[in-house]
Amino acid sequence: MVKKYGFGKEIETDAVSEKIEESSKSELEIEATTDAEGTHFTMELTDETAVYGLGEQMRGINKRGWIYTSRNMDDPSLTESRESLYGSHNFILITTKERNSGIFIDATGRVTYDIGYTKYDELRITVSGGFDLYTIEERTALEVVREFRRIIGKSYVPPKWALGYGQSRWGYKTEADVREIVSGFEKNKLPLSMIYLDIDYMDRYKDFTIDKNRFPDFEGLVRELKAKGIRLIPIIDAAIKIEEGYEVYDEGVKNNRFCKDKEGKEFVVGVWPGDSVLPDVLNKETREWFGEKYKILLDKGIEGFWNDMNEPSLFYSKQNFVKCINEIAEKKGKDLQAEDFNHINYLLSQLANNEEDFKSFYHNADGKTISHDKVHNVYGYLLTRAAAEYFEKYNPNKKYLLFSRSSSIGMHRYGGIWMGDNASWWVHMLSEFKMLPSLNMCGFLYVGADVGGFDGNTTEDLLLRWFALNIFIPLMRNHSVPQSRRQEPYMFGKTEVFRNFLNIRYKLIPYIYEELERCAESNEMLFKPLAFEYPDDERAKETEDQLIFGKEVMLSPVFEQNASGRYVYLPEKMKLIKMKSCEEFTVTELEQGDHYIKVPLDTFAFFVKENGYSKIMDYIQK
Ligand code: MIG
Repeated sequence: MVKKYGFGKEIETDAVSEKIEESSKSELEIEATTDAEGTHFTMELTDETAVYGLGEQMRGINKRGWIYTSRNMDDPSLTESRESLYGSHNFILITTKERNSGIFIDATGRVTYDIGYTKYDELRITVSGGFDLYTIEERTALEVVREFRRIIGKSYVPPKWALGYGQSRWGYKTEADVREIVSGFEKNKLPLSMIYLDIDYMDRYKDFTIDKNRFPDFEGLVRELKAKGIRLIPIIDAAIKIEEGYEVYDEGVKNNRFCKDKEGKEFVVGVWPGDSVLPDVLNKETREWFGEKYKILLDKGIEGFWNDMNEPSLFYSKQNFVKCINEIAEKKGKDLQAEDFNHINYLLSQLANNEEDFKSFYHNADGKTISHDKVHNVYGYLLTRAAAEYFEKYNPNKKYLLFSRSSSIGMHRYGGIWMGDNASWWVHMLSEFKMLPSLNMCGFLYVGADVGGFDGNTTEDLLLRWFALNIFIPLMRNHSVPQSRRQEPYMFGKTEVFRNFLNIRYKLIPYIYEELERCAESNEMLFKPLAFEYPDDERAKETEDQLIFGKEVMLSPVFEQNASGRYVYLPEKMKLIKMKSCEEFTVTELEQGDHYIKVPLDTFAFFVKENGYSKIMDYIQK
């Protein structure tokens, strides 16, 4: 059962698409108090309580024992000490033997979840600003999720081709670069469905432009690649370059489309294009205007996009940058000491994504003037929604690929997400895996992390294990930074193994897509923790490096370097399928309990439940 309680929300987020009447606060079972910090909800955690949810966050699937914050943030050090990442997903699920309860906080500002961090046996949620609170009580964890997903509306489903393999790298700059990738895949007989274009395709980082020198015949290239089954997927950043004569900027200024400072002038920020302004997507008309800009690329045959820097991520605000430079200039010619050095370092470190900046620019949220810090967490969602709503107008009969870095609940209806700037670390494979069920709970089904790791140098064994891990993950994109070692699948010795893994993926696409559509339609999770599927099994409850995919598959990837196998826990009798290729595989039946399985580097291993075996085999042997 769902109940809604009003706490004076700042704006309508449309996160919940179902109309729900407000209940009286006297019915609320959670202790609520209010002080200068905001509204607090406090609950006791017994030893057996587990807390799930929160979407894109580090650490475990069970979120107990840490403090998490909803504050969309671009910071590429994805470590255990982080409290927030790029998205804010304010849904948690609390399970005990007796009860399964969900809480959704429909807020646009900061929310903190202290889940046994300050006090081991206490959950304390603090919400700054206004919000709506939803509570959901159901018999099982899976039913709580289904009910929550029902009220937030149907999840985005991409076109089927978006389940193919995508090759990306920040550093493909020209038509020649793109052709080199295509021929690398062709020569090595590797399937390829998408090539991603990062910021260098644009004319000096101006959204919706193309650098004519680098891509003299963009439309021709798009057409030619599409004939081979390969789509070009350009990036769109949030900020718009200040440049007279640049249509998007000129129109935006003329029609008041950008965020303003307190005097009502455009608030100037710095991102890739240099001095820029931010589209005020809290405003419906601005969303319509910004969405329509995608037409420029849609008309050139583009069918998919990735939206970046939309937390929004700011290198600096003009006002702060100027202040900082002046302060540093004052030191000129003076006797400099360690404290000066530290102070300058500090000043520079405070430029990016500064909370004071977030307080000093404003939105026109459909008539209500509101400072950015109060609505920060929905900016990326609304920017992505602007695009999706335009695609619907542009061609209502077609599905487009769209995913975003920043997000909040509500955006799950409009696009997917990628998990941001991970690194070529083994532990980041595990992070991707653990975020899957948490994101699914919050409605995001089309998700995935940068395969091979974005930052740092990958190794062939890491990349192979990562390919194997992603065989069942809807978004399978290899992406990396310019200064890292190249990581296309033909850059190493074991090209044949990469080819086999990709061929297995392509065989499974119809199955994965069917499951994805089914889960979107019926509000289910594509990736489930064992705890949800086997709630009475104590071992299953604590198993976080295995997941149930759809109705019949169990995944148990290898997450460690130099391991030629791993332990798995089987909550019931299952068949182990070990595949070297679609033609060469073995099937072994294993009993409920613990097993050590050998998984050499050239092998993809997964489990199927008794009832799923023939179905899966049909797909593989088709
Ligand atoms: O400041 O466009 O997460 O995928 O390659 C970095 C360049 C901006 C961050 C994205 C990453 C992308 C990169 N972008």
